[in-house]
Parts: sequence; structure tokens; C-alpha cells
Amino acid sequence: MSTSNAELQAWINQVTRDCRPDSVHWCDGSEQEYQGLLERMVADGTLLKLNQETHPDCYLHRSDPTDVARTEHLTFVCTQEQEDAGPNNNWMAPGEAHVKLDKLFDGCMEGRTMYVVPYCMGPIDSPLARCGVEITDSPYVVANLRLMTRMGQAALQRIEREGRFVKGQHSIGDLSPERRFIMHFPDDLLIRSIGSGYGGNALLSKKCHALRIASYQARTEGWLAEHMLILGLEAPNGKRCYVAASFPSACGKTNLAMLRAPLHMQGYKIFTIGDDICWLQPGEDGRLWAINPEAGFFGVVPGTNEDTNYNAYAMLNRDALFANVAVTADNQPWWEGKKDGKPSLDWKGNPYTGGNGPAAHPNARFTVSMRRCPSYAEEAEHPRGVPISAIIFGGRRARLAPLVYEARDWAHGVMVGASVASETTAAQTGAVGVVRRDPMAMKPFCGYNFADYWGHWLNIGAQLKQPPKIFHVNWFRKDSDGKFMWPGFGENLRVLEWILQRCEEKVAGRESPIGLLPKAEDLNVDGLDLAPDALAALLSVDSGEWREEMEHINEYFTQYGARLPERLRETHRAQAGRLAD
Ligand code: OXD
Ligand code: MN
Repeated sequence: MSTSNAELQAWINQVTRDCRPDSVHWCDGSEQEYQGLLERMVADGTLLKLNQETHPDCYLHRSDPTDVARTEHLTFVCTQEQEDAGPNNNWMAPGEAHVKLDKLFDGCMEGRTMYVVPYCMGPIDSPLARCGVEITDSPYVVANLRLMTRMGQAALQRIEREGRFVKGQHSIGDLSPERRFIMHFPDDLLIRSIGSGYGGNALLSKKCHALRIASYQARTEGWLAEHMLILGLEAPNGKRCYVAASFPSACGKTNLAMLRAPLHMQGYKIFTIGDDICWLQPGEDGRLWAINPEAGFFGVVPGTNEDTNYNAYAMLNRDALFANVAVTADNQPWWEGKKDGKPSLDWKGNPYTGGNGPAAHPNARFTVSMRRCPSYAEEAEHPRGVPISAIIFGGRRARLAPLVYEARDWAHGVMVGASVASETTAAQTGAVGVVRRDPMAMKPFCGYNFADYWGHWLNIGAQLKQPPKIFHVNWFRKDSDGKFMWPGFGENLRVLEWILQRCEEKVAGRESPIGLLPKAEDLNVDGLDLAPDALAALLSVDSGEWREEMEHINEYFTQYGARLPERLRETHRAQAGRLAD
């Protein structure tokens, strides 16, 4: 096959010459092609068929044990000037990066098939959507892309019509962490990734394209590419509004996006539009409009059950690809937090004895098409997207941050987002549970200098006649015994209810130096088994601790030097001043 787009054809020819695959396969995105790939992977052991009676069309991939999470220390943004990548990114000069990568890619596909995968991020006819092409030697990556993107013929046609696309060159190489790099060249809309088959490193459409490259592209084109879920919230009166929420990896975006109303809040419904990435653009009407560029979910499996995420649990029983879960004696997938069955083999395929760590890897994943989700909303296909009423930032913080508060205005909201901190999780390699700054949950994903990014956020706000209100939430506050103070999961709807009421100006907030908190009587806690004083503690602001926090935020902002927007400095100063009063 070939393409009428000369740039695409020339790039494919070049990669073919360099990587020397045995054959080249252009993906059309058909069901037949998908089934063929699955069969081939079952035959060569890349995939294991799970119990087809209980889990029809479900497969398990056991990855190399050194390749189970994103590797941020091997991820680079390669701009001409280091300052453009900023202190938030690892940087390498493009020339040096290409020399290194050219050596690693040289002949790396010998004996393998090279797949050419055109894909579209966003509804195929949406003006907010953008296209890309991933070249990969991993049929497992291709199968995942089929679930995660609109891939194949229609995407290629759009590329041929528009001419512009993001290039992603990927090879699993020899899977060695010594020879693993995930490099981004934003000026060339180019990604080159080698040595990993893990989703965040290898499905280049996701973090590499839809966040790192897209954030850079969005800055030049006047939109935002964010690490956010999108949900539709329908109130008992039938009115729907849309919320975008940003939390660091493995902090419950998927659970919130698919939340099912608990019994006592049956009048409410949540509709899922996306669980990880959101592209936002000011509309002509002065509102902020959002699309989910993805078409599937790549979620964390452990902890998922009927109670924590009813909808996700329901969609995992067919047409799903699992990575690094355990299996039961009758070959059903199993993970920590699953309420039935017991593991027979662990995630590495060894007999599970109970003595050597969890049965499923803590970052075990599922990949499944969005359409399989019972709460999936048709609006996810709307070319124009959905108008956003509220933006929520959040982090995983055992102390300090109250359950919920509202920013005073857009600029204050940008400061709130820019100061997000969270404890690290298993989604990235390295220590778990360490508090680090993760502004807008974009620390691993912003493709350029954070200072310029915050400036861009401020500019976007200035274009909005009806900006969304901005909130901060923390589901993870712990008491002095280390127990979570808030039940979380479905009960988070109570917080969404307050947010909705604030958006509709139905309730007033309580002023505090850090923003507006709910008045205790406005947060519905009927029937909740909260420890005495827990609500007061969850909604309290300790000025002393917050003064310290403002110092830490200031130290963090100082790294960005003169590039830090003055407006952000002022907003920080004003909040520090309110806390000092
Ligand atoms: C993800 C992540 O996989 O953030 O979504 O790591
Ligand atoms: Mn994510």
C-alpha cells in the first residue's frame, strides 16, 4: 500500500530503510485485521487466551518484568533550546538525541513486521481532532491502538486531506531499560520511542502525542491538551453539565469518570466521556469546549470491583486486553481487590504462593473500547465536544488539602492547578508515596516549559466570557491513625453535587484564605458513616500549615525564574498575604 501524502510516504520509506523489517503492513483498522493480530499473538505466546466462557474475547499479556510502567527518567523533550523544555522536562539537544536513536533503530526490525498505523485523536469529523501515524514492530501495540484510537482507513483519508499529522516511530527493540528512550521533537511533531512495550511508552497516541506533543501544538494553535477526565453530570431535574477533572496517574480518574450514584443519590447520573485526556478549546460562544481524543480506556486494574467502579468492572468481562494481572486455576483474570476467585499464577506466570508480593502487578492494566462502558455517553462522538462548567484539580495528599474548595477566579484557579502536589503511585517507576509537585497533573506530560504553559492557561482564560469555575479536591486525607477520612469512590458524588450547586449559584461558599469552602450544611453527608469531627477536619484550613505550603510553592515556582508569569506571582503573593492576616 502507499499514500498520496508525500511526506508520510517519504518518512515510511526512510524508516523501512533504517529499521529493515521483513515486511510492512498498513493497518486498515478492520475487525478482520484485529482478529488476525490476536490469533498471531496467541500463536507466538505474546497473548494468552483467558477463560473464554467467563471472559469472551479477553486476552492476557505478560510483559517483560522490567517494562511495567512509564519510565520518566528515560523520557525526553528535545527542543533546540533547553529553556523551552523547562525544568519540568528531561532535555536533550535534537541532534544528539537523533544520533543516539539512529543507532538503536538501525536494523531493529529485522525478522519482524513493521506496522503503519494511521489514527485520529478525537471524533473523525471533529475540527478539534488531530491525526497521527505510528510505525511499530509490536502487534500488541497495534491491537491496543485499535481499542484506544480511531485507527485505519478513515484516519489516513483525513491525513491525506489535511496534510498535517504527528509522526511516531516505535520499536520494542530488545526491551532493555539500558536501551530504552522515549524522545519528543515537538518542533517536528515527531516522537521516537524504543525499548518498551508498555502503554504509556509505546502507544504513542496517548501520553506522547495527545499530551506532550499536543500540549506544545495547542499553545501555538490556541487550545489546551490536558491530563483530565470528562464526565457528564445529570441532576435529578434532568439537566446535564460537563466537568473536566485532573488527577495524577492512578489517583482515581477512571473511577470518577465512571462513578455510579450510590443508593441515596439515585436521582443523579454520571456519563463517561473520557477518563484520561481532554482537549479544550474556547468556543465562539465564550465557553470552553472539550473533546476526549481517545476511543478507549487504558486503566489500572488492581482495586477495581463492583463497589469501587461498577461500570469498569462490568466492562472487563469481554473484549478486553489485560496486562500483568494474575490468573485463577480456571484461567480467569485476577487482581488484588477482586472479590471472587483466587490467584493460581502471579503476573509473571509463576505459581502464586502468597509470600512474594502481590499476585497482580500494582500497575496491571486493562485496555478496552470506550463503547463497552455502560456509562459511555454518545456526546463523546460530538464533533464540537461538550461545554465545560467546572474544572477540578486534585492530588493524593494525606494532609493539608481540604476535601474541596473553589478558586476565587480563573487566575487563582491557575495558581491552584500549578501548585498541585501528590504522592507518587505505581504508574511510574520509582518510589511510591513520595509527595512531589505535579502541576495540573501534567508533570510527566507537559511538552514545554511549565512557566509558558501557565501563561498559556492565563491567556485562554482571558478569552472566555463564561469560564468554568475551578475547584480543588482531595479524596485522600488521612487521620492520625493513617486511615482515610473520606469514603471516596461513589460518595465523591456528594462533592460533585456541591460543585454543581456552586456552578448554578444555588449555594454560597464559605470564604477562606485559600478559596471558597462548602458550608458544612451544604455538603450532603446524610447516611455517611463519618468519624466524629471528620467533616470539620475535612473542611478546615490550617493557616500555619498553609503558610508553610505557600513557601514550598514559592520555592517551586522560583525554579522557573523570569519566565514565570507575573500574574501567577501576584496571585501567590495575594494568597500568602491572606494567610498572614
Ligand atoms: C496513564 C498514566 O496510564 O497516567 O494514564 O500513567
Ligand atoms: Mn493518565
